[in-house]
Amino acid sequence: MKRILIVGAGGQIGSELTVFLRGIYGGANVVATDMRECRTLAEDGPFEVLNALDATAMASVVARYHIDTIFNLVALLSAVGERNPQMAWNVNMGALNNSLEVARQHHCALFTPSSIGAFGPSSPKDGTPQDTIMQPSTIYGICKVTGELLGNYYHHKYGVDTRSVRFPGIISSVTLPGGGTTDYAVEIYYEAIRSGRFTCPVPPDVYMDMIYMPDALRACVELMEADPTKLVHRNSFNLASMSFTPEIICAEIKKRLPAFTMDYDVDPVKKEIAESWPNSLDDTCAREEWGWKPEWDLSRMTDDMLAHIRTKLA
Ligand code: AKB
Repeated sequence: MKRILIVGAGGQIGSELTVFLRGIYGGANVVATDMRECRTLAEDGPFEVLNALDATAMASVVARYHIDTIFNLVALLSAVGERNPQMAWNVNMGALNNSLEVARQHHCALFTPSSIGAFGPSSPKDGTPQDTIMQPSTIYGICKVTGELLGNYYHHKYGVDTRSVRFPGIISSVTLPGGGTTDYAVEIYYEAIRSGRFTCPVPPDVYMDMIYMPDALRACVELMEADPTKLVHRNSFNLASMSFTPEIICAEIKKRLPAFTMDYDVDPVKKEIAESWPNSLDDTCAREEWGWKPEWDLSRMTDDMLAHIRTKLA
């Protein structure tokens, strides 16, 4: 049975991944950590307050709980990163660097997510290949590309079992994202139920890849359980599920809530970022090397999101 440490467990992915992993590996085998106390994460398994920038503290938790697998989920996202690039670099790279070093010293496997944000304006837009030009124009993307290279380096130089996926925007009804460019695709569902109208910060016709949280969680587990001899890529795998524009998601919601309306107040930073990212990724390598296959599409996800949020806000 794996002994797992989650760093940054209080965030959008971590709060759900902790529950998901505890369901598979048992509560006692999944240690959740975050900068702040997190009462819900402490309910069904061990929880420790941990600053991911403190490598000694991280190593001590790893040793104390006999950890063999680390999930490093610490990140300042794309839009917020542009407001404070130095902080984004320090936090994103500091947490990753410490995770890599602790994984090396304590012989742990390491999962750390990359993102569609690792691509930039010079990457091919449609069916963006696994191996292609990666010159992102955001500090978030620069951290992601650097992180991918470092993961690959630690694998080849030190034999660390590093694995990663390039996540699309993650959509979930449980925890709200914060500071990302794809956040609109979560907020729109909340506003559809709450007020019946939404003001979108991203232009109507910009495509971005998205994924529903259940598929994102399954991807983490399937990749970490994959046969290492089959994994050719140790930087990060393109992961695709669905790709849509604000107009398309709006139309999907209107099919269920005909009175729903959307207008635009485009945020120039988010516009520039969104337009610099791919329209859709080619995830052939993930499918071939570890059997990735998404289960959710926009229509099914919309039914599920609206049902969950309706219950939550009732
Ligand atoms: C963001 O929008 O910054 C993130 C991402 C796609 O990595 N959701």
